[in-house]
Amino acid sequence: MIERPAVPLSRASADADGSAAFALDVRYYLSQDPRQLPSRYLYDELGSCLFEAICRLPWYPVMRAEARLLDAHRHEVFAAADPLSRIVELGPGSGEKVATLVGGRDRSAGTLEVHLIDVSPTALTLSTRTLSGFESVRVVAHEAPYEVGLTELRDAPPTQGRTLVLFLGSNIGNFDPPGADEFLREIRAALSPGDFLLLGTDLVKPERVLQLAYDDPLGVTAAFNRNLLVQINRELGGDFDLESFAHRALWKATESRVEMHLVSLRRQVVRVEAAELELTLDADESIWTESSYKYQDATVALVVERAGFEPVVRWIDADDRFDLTLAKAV
Ligand code: AVI
Repeated sequence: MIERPAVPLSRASADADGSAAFALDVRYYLSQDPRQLPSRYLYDELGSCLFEAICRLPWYPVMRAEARLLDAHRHEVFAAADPLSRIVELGPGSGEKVATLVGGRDRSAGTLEVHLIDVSPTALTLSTRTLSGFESVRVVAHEAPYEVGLTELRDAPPTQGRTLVLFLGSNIGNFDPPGADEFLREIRAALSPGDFLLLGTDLVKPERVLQLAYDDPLGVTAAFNRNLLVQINRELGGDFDLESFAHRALWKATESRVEMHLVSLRRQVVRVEAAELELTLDADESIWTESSYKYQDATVALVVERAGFEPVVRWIDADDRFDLTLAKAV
């Protein structure tokens, strides 16, 4: 997805910066061909709860596969990245993943700083609480976009020991390939040679497995997707009729991605007041809301190398096809 250029709204219809940016994005992306909405807006408070629920669904294996790998190999991560004085997690969620990792640390090791970077205060409170029981762990929360948090860390390197950045949960899959390269380079730029990256990436698997993972029989993923429209109605005065949009998940083999769409079930006119937008959607016209890229075994190493890292160890969950790669900044 390309970035929206900075276009001011003619009317100051949304006062807070956040909702003004939301209004601009909604107007810009819904006017594109094909119509789109940026996937970062899936995670309002309700959306984050729905995503937590998705992670517990039997059909969505990403989090469970990654948790198994972290649990099985956490001692090896500390051994390979020794001496580690700082762990940074981008998007810590509930903090369970970093807690699993930290639980594998040798108790006699010195103080460990854990930096959590997220725009969501709820995620930061939750993950800080999850880590509160660990001795000799100092938690620092950065309520900021990843890029800003990474710059703060680059400007305050540790006086001794290595830094390990965690980018887990296959969040890399929500970037298109050029965006993934660029973001990994930004991580690399915040680090020094000899620091580490632990990257969790979902791999290509059979289409029926992917289809169920992104269109589950309980309809939780459909609710997660439709909640975007709920948010637009609530925050921007939209009049989307939820019943008139179907959730659709499509596997695009050539692009190696699962796409989520909201498909208009009839010809309809939708207005979004704060975005100064009126659109006519044809029957079967879709709004593209997310891409989830799935990697081949070989491409994970290439992507990491292109960003200035050298893969040190890779662990692959054979059942659910998930890759955890530890890479060293060169
Ligand atoms: C957060 N991200 C890695 C999830 C994914 O698999 O792309 C978001 C998600 N979308 C639908 N289900 C889960």
